Amino acid sequence: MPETTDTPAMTLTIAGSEATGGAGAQADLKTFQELGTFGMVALTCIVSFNPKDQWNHRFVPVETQVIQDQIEAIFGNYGPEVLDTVKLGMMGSPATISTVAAAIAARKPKNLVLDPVLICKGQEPGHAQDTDNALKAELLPLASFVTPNHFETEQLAGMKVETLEDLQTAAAEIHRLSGAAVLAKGGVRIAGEDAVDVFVDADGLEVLRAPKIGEHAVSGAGCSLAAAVTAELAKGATPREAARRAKEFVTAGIKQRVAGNTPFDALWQGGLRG
Ligand code: PXL
Repeated sequence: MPETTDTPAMTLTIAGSEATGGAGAQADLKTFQELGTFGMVALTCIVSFNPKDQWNHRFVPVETQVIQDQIEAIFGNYGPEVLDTVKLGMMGSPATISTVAAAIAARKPKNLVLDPVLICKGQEPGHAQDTDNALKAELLPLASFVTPNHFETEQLAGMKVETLEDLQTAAAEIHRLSGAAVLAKGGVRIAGEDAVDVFVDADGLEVLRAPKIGEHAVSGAGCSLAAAVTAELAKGATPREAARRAKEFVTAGIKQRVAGNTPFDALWQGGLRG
């Protein structure tokens, strides 16, 4: 590889495809590019919304061998000393979680950002419970940074989250359980003027705020937030700086969201271009 001083930082997402480009690996890759990093994807599953069935998710897992092959190709090309920052998005099944956990444990990237994607419409709740347990047992212990949404925060902390105080308590609990930096996303789901997220690491807790833009969650906000954290960490930011910059990136993207026929809008990753 030619050595130049402007070689970009490398970023990998291990995530699912969401075909309409709002969420998933597409959102991650666009975010990686927008923030000046060299993005890569190992695909775990393919989600296709169904316009004939209330936009429910159709879900197809990628074979575990094929997931391993993609990760082998990527780390064969760039060793862990070059590619030291990895994001994990939607896994979708316990088998995928075990495959990815083994592949990551063998490579030990310096930064592992876990977006603990749990709910996907169209999946059986029983299946989601298995996925939740596998995430907690196998991936959470490997993570250096975790970005749960409101529901995932409740699941991981084992408590109800209704107020900002609850979100702070739950985020601190997830930090205690995992040792990872935590960015717990309240977004529009906590009452009040602001979309609030809570960051916690060993140096303490910080509430990140931005005025709410509408009252509806936007597709891709969670994926893009975690991907922006990943890109900033790859470029050398501290977890706290990465969280602050990621919040700015997502706020700008929500301001410039795009609307189609789905009942939710999609974040545009180009929001900070101005
Ligand atoms: O936003 C969570 C998410 C992550 N990954 C994939 C998705 C979704 C939601 O639609 O489809 C692939």
